Amino acid sequence: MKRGVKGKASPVAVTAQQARRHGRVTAAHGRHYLVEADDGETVLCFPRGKKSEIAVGDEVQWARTGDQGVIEEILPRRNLLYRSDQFKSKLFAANIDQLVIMLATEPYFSEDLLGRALVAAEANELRPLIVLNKTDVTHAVPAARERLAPYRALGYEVLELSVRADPKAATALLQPRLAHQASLLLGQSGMGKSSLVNLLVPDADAATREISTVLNSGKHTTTFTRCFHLPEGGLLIDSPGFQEFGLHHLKEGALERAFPEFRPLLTGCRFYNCHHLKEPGCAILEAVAAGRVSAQRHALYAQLVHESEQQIPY
Ligand SMILES: Nc1nc2c(ncn2[C@@H]2O[C@H](COP(=O)(O)OP(=O)(O)O)[C@@H](O)[C@H]2O)c(=O)[nH]1
Ligand SMILES: [Mg+2]
Ligand SMILES: [Zn+2]
Repeated sequence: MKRGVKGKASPVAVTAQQARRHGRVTAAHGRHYLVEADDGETVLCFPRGKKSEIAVGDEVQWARTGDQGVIEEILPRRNLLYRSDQFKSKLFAANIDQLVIMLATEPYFSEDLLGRALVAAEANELRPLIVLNKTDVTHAVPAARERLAPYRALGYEVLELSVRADPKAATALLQPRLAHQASLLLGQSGMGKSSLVNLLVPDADAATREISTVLNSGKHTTTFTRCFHLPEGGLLIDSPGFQEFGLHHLKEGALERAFPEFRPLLTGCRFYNCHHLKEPGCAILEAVAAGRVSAQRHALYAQLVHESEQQIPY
């Protein structure tokens, strides 16, 4: 691969090769990135070239140019979580171990988004952890529990806690599961993600203000993804809330395997290339009819297959 300083002569005439250092992307906002070098120093960086496909969690080679830096290369990723519709994709994070899906007793959480987050986790072979926050809102607990029971039955771990009313218990539940892992925190806004980050990362607020200042040059936006070090080791990545969770990039083969309850049935379909949508002799449709697979989960599968078939019109 040919690299180096191309085009206009740069006033900082170092060769990229000489100055290249290893680091990790800890925050992203537009084409602005914060890169934490191995020695702990954090530098505002820009990607070389026009394309920015860099995610928080990415390991990079970067080079200093004055007060700032240039990201020269993205090192190979273990995984990359992103959402996409038919036109564009938006990166969540790279190189993560665990997906923490934050829900709350109120406001009402979207099961569609929960289902999509679980599919994204499965497709990347990530352990999902479902957190139900705000158990202090006791009148809303039974309904939320009932909505989550089918997910527990599928084998997903659901932790119930209240960041605000019982922070000690919340910490005790989460700390051992987050320690020494890179966890991505996902959830709709209002679920308590920021509250959780502030609980687990003592200087999170100050760090966020600082990051915000550097990334936005003082503008008051906090809509960026950022990565915090947990005091006991490990990384916690907080992302802004979102309304849509498109998974257009997942094709049918990946989708059918992202539903754990489908997996043992997949060899039972009459046709080897069964789409599990309306084919005769489909083991999954039979299981839905018999109530062994949830109709709602199957509807999510059908919707995701439909979305992934949408082509960009040229
Ligand atoms: N009742 C209750 N409210 C909470 C709890 N945790 C967070 N909140 C509140 O829920 C609102 C949204 O929290 P925030 O952390 O900003 O959620 P985010 O949008 O997911 O980052 C805030 O008013 C919090 O104070 C909790 O355990 N119980
Ligand atoms: Mg927040
Ligand atoms: Zn089938």
